[in-house]
Amino acid sequence: MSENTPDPEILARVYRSLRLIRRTEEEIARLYPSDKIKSPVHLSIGQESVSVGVCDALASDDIMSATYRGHAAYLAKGGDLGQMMAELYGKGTGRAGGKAGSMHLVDMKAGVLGMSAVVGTTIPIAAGYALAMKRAGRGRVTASFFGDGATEEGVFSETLNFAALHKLPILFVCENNGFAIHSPLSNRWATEALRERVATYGIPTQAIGDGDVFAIRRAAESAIQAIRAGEGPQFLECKTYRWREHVGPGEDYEDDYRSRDELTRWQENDAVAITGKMLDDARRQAIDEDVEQQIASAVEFAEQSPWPEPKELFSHVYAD
Ligand SMILES: Cc1ncc(C[n+]2csc(CCOP(=O)(O)OP(=O)(O)O)c2C)c(N)n1
Repeated sequence: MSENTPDPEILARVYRSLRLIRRTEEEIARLYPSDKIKSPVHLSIGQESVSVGVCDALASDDIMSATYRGHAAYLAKGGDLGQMMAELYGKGTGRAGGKAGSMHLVDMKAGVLGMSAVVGTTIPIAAGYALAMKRAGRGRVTASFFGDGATEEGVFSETLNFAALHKLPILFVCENNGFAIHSPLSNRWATEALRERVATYGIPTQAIGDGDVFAIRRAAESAIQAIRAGEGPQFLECKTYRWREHVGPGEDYEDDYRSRDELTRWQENDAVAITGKMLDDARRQAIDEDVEQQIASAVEFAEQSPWPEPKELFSHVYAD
C-alpha cells in the first residue's frame, strides 16, 4: 500500500466503500444457495479497490459504465443498495423492475450508465455518452470499466481510435484480473504490453500493479484532471485478482486453471483489511456496524418487496 498517508476523510470514505462492497457480496454469496437471488452473479470479491479508487476520484455528476461483474462499480459510484438487492431478487422494486438482474445494473441518479452481459459492449456506449457530454460542454467525465478479455473485442480498438481522434472526455479502466473465464492471459495475448498497444492510439496510460486503492485513486485523479483540461481520453490498467469463481458464489481452485498460491499472495495484500487497519478501532467499528445495518435493511427490502405485476412483462419492451 501507499506510503503517503491519505487525508482522513478520504480514508474513511474509501474504507466504507470497500467494506460495503465486500460485505454485500459476501452476503450475496451466502444467500445464493437459497435460490432467492434469481440471476447469475459475477462477484468482484478481491477486485474492489479498482472500482473504489476510480469512483472516489469522480465527481457525483460524472458517469460510469461497467460489466456484468458490476456490483462493485455500481456501489462505489453510489448506486442504491436496496434497489440493487431487489433487482437481484427479481422484485418489482428493483432498479429495473426485476427484469435485468445482477448483470444489467443501472442508476442514472448516481451516474451509473449501465452494464451488459455481452463482453465489451458498454465501451462504445460509454464513448457515445462522453461525446454527448463533450458537446454539452459542462466538463463531465465518463469512466468505462471492462476486463482484460474485453480488450480482445474489436469494438475496444474502434472505440479507442474514435475517442482519441475526437478527444472525448473518457477514462478507460481495464480491470486486469488475468483471466477470461478460465483462460489465462498467456493463452490469449502474445505480449502483455497492453499499455503500449493503447498508447499507439495516442492515449496516455498508467498502470497500477498491486491493487493499492490509494495508488489507483491518485492515478484516476490525475487522469481525470487531464480529461477535464481537454486533453482527451486516458487509460488505466489496474492489475487485480478475482477470488471467487467466474460466475457464482463459490471458489474454483480445484478446476486446474489457477493455483491457490496466487490467491494467497493477493489476500495478503487485501485492500479492505489494509485500509481498515489504517483507521482507529472506534472509527472502523462504527463504519462496520453501519455497513451491516445498510446491508440488512437492503436484504429486508428485497425480501419484503412484491413481485412485478404480470402486465409489467410488456412494459419497456418497445420505446413509446
Ligand atoms: C461478446 C461475448 N463473447 C463471449 C462471451 C462469454 N464470456 C462471458 S464472460 C467472458 C470473459 C470476459 O473476461 P474479462 O473481460 O476479462 O472479464 P472478467 O470476467 O474477468 O471480469 C466471456 C468470454 C460474452 N458474454 N460476450
